[in-house]
Amino acid sequence: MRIVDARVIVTCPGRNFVTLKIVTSDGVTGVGDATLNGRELAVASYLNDHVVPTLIGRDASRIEDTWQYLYRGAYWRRGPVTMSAIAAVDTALWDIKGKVAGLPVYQLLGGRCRDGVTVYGHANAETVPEVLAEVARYVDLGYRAVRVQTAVPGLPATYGVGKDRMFYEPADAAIPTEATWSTERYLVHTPQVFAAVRDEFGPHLKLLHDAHHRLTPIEAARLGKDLEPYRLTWLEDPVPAELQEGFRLIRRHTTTPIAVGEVFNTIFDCQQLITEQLIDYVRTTVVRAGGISHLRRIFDLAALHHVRSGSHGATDLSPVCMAAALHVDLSIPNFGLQEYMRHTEATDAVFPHSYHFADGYLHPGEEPGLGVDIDESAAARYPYQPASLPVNRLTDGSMHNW
Ligand code: CS2
Ligand code: MG
Repeated sequence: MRIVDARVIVTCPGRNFVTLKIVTSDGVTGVGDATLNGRELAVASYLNDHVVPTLIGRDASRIEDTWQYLYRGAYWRRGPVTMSAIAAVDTALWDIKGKVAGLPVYQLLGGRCRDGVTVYGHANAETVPEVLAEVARYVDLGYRAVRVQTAVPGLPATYGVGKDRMFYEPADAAIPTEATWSTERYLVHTPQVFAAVRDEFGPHLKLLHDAHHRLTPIEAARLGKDLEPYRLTWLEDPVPAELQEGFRLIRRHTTTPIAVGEVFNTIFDCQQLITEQLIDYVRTTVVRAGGISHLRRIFDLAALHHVRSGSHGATDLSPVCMAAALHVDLSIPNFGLQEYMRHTEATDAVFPHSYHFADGYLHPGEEPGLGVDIDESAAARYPYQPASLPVNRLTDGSMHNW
């Protein structure tokens, strides 16, 4: 079975998505997500100009060989653009292999290890009373885990507090908007939020929080200690993770579990974090970390070191990525949680899929392959819209991490 065509489809049903569709000589097709928020056209170009020409004529069944060809053949290895492009090819080839076998991809990955994939939603609001109402809404929807984010008093706007409640799109302008940040205010406010949430909802609801790369290790240690009474399932991205050994300092001071990894694109970004058990959940995803093939390598290394999965699943990862993630989540022994920020109706119409939410779990469905596709005529109705992620400055104007 040869690859005879590969199309890169850029569409914007409310936000931009990049999808690779591979077509084989037998007429079987497969899809892969290649969306990189704010850098979508870079990945589209990498695919169109440097990957697709090499795919035509290749044997579609040779997933690992194709992965190695694209990874080693790049010479300039790693990075979010290259690895998102490789991810899209890998994911599409797994989709094809499942369809050819007549099996959902999770069956090719060893079958299910659990009944369903436990997901967490995003309760976000300006004030504590409002966020308590949002947490209650997610509990009423059946969620077993909820991420909690509020505005920080005294700051004009804060990461994670969106205009909409069910989905959050931070890429809000062609030229990055500028946000203002105060770690001091944030460190005072955040423990108060979780004191109120625990008081309202009791000890068993899984609670999570995303610090979004904004602290130093000692600040993260301070926050982790202050949050210990509220027993979070995880504190996410406390610090930027280029300096992996920096997490030793956090570990020395607090037992609050740490989750990191949504920006990682290969196993090397988290190898030390995992092997030294400096984190408790690794948040790497199908679309960012080289596809299903490489993501499984990361989760296998994590399984040896008591680290569980906690894959990113924000609105800017397409339903193609979400579908693929669920097949991996269902089949690995060390699954932790799956983020599930819903997509708009317009997005769901462009990406028909078989995954569905029930009783706090997502289920990928039993369709052969990934159980998702792209409706190319619907996609064509939504042309690309330039959009960038914000930047962040401290109150004195210094550049900070968004
Ligand atoms: C966040 C994301 O969902 C998360 O954990 O970190 O919303 C992130 O800000 C976006 O995916 C960036 O595009
Ligand atoms: Mg995050």
